[in-house]
Amino acid sequence: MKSKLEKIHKEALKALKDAKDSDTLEKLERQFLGRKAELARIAKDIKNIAKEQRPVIGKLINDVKRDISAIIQEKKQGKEFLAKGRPPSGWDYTLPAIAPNVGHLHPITQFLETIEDIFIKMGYEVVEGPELESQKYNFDLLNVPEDHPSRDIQDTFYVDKKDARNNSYVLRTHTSPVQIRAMKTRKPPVRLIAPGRVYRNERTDAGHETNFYQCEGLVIDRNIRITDLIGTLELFIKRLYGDNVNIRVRPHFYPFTEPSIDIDMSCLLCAGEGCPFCKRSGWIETLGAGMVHPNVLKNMKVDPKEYSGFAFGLGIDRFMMLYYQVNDIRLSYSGDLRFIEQF
Ligand code: FA5
Repeated sequence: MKSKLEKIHKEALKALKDAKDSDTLEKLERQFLGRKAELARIAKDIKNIAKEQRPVIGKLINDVKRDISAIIQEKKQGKEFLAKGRPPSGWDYTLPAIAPNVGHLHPITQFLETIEDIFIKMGYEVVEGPELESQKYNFDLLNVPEDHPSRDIQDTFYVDKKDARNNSYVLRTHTSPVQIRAMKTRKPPVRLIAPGRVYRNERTDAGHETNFYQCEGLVIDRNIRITDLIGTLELFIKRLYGDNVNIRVRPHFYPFTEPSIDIDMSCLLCAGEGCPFCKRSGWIETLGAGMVHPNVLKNMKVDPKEYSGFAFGLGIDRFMMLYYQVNDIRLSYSGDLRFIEQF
C-alpha cells in the first residue's frame, strides 16, 4: 500500500508539473483528489489492513493529499502561470482587475415595479397580454365603432398577418384589450392591472412617442361606483408622489367606459408654471378612466344588472417622467447610456 501511495504521489507531481491551463488543473484535481480517485479508494480500504499499520498508512495518505492539494492551490492562484507569462519589466499583477460593466433594469421597468407594488398592496393581481393584437380585442369587443378615428391608418400600425375574419392584426394601441382577455378566465370579483407596451402612429415630441407604456386597471364587483374609481386613483397618485400633488378630473369620452374621465396632475417638472413638457399649461394628462360600459361587460360575459366596474389606463411614461424629473419622453427609447446610467 505504501508503494502504491508513493507511485500515486509521483504520478501526480509529474502531471501537475506539466499542467499549463486551468482546465487541465481541474481535471487533475478530480483525478487525484476526487471522490472516485485512487487515493479515496485506498482511504476506504484502510479498515482492511493490520491495526498497527493503519496510523502509518493514514498519515501517508494525508501527506500525499496535502502535498497534491497545496501544489494545485498554488497553481490556481496563478503564481506559476503568471510568473511564466510575466513581461520582463514593470507589470504589477497585484493591481485590481478592471471591473466589468454591469447592466441594470431600464428606468421604465424599475418604475413599473414601483407601480405594481402599490397596486399589489391594494389587492390587485398583475396580468399580461400580447402586443400583436387582433382588431376584435383591440377595438370590437371594447365597443369601438368601425368608423372611430383611433382605427385610422394614420393612428394605428396594421401588420400583414390576418385573423380568421381576414382583418389585419394591429400593434395594440392601448392595454385595454387585456381587460377582455383576462375576463375569459375569470369571474367577478376581479381586481387586476395589466402593464405593457403599446404603439401609435404619432408625431413625436417631448411628451409623445410612437411606442410607450400603459398600465391598465380593471375592477369588477357588485356596487362599484365612480367614487371608488376616483378614490382609488387619488390614493395611487398620492402614494406615488406624496400628498402635495394636485389632480383634476375632466369629463372625457371613451367608447368602452360610460361615464369616462381623464385625470390630469399638476406638472411636477415646472411646479404648474408651464414648460414644454406640459405644453405650458401647468397640467399633464396622465390617464384615462371610467365605468366599464355595459356592452363591454356583456362581451366579458358579466351581467351588467348584477355587476359594475371601473377601468383605467395609466400613461406610464408620463408618470415615470414626473417621478424621476425627466423632461423628454424620447430619452427613454434613445438607448443613450448617458441617460440610462443615471438610474
Ligand atoms: C387610452 O388609451 C384608454 N385605453 C385608457 C382607458 C383605459 C380609458 C380604461 C378608460 C378605461 P388615451 O389614449 O387617453 O386612453 O391614453 C391613456 C394615457 O396614455 C394618456 O393619458 C397618456 O398619459 C398616455 N399616452 C397617450 N398617448 C401617448 C403617447 N403618444 N406617448 C406617451 N404617452 C401617451
